[in-house]
Amino acid sequence: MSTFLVTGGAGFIGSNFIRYVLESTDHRVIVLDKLTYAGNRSSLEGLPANRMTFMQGDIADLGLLDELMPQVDAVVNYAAESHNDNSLNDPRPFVDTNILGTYALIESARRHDIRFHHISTDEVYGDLELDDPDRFTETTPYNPSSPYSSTKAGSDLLVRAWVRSFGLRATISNCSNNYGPYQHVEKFIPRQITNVIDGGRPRLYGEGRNVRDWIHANDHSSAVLSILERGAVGETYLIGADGEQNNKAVIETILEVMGEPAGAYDHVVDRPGHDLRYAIDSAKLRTELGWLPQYSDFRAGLEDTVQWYRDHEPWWRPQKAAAEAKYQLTGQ
Ligand code: NAD
Ligand code: TDX
Repeated sequence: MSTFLVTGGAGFIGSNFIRYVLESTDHRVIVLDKLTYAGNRSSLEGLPANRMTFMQGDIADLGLLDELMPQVDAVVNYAAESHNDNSLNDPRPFVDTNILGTYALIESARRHDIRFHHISTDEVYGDLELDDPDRFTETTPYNPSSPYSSTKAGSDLLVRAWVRSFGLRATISNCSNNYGPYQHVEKFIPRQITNVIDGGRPRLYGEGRNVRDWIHANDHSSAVLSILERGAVGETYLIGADGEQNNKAVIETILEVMGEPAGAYDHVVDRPGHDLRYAIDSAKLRTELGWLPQYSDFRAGLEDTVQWYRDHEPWWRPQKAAAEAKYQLTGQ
């Protein structure tokens, strides 16, 4: 039995990971989360209080980290500013949390010699052409496009340097686009689902040819747990479930699942610098650690996700108006 410090545990993927760990293992969790606009304490409701402790705080607070480290066996760092569109409007919090926050975490982890796992994104590799036969692998050169992805790339490089220079016992995973319950309504899939629930229409950036490689959040969680249990220190693992779809097709599936006509969506202003395609080759994770995704049917996963948002309106309603007000400023 281990105790994990899970940073960003009140966010989308962190809260799914905590639920997954508490249900499938006997590990304990300490959550450290700043509760920014993206954090939601209620995403952790109903979890066993004797195995989970919640602490509100900033990952950049080294004094607080030095108090927490002796209480844990490993750190799993999900905390980040995570939304590309926000990073285009105001990059500063991305530098503060993604770069300086990761710096504080790895400094504290090395002082206390604590195992560290860093959660990152496939966006650090830039984008691919639609017809490129190659997908991202662990050796693809970094080439990030946005303030969000460049700060994530910076955080990955800091972790790699702390492994090499200081012997930090760290691993990194770079995952593709997640979907599932508890995702903030600013993000693509929940935004469209909740627009339709509200009697509005989905909003497609540009022509919608951009491809994302979708993975269910539970598959991301099982992969991270595999890396914590069996991953080799110093290694990077790419996480993906062969789920490539273009944005237009995703909106059309959402409309179909929700009983709306196929063309009932609007084209809106494209995202500046919009990455065209992400695609992950997760062969290393599958062959070396024996990981396999469980959610191979994207449409079935979307149906469950639509139903979750229908059933959990009190969870997302308080954020909806503010998220849409931000989009109004850019015509999106
Ligand atoms: P999210 O925005 O839903 O959650 C982020 C959480 O971090 C929130 O609870 C927020 O309150 C917390 N946080 C932010 N700044 C903090 C700080 N300074 N100190 C402590 N807590 C802070 O994000 P998400 O989509 O769950 O992403 C989690 C991680 O996974 C991020 O590192 C992201 O880069 C990575 N990732 C996300 C995806 C995806 O599809 N969403 C894919 C690959 C990787
Ligand atoms: O309303 C929308 N319409 C639209 O067409 C929104 C919000 C998005 N989009 C497009 C932009 C992207 O091509 O949909 C795609 C997905 O958009 P996001 O949900 O903003 O995700 P993305 O920018 O791909 O980044 C996500 O995956 C990688 C996460 O937000 C990151 O945290 C993660 O690293």
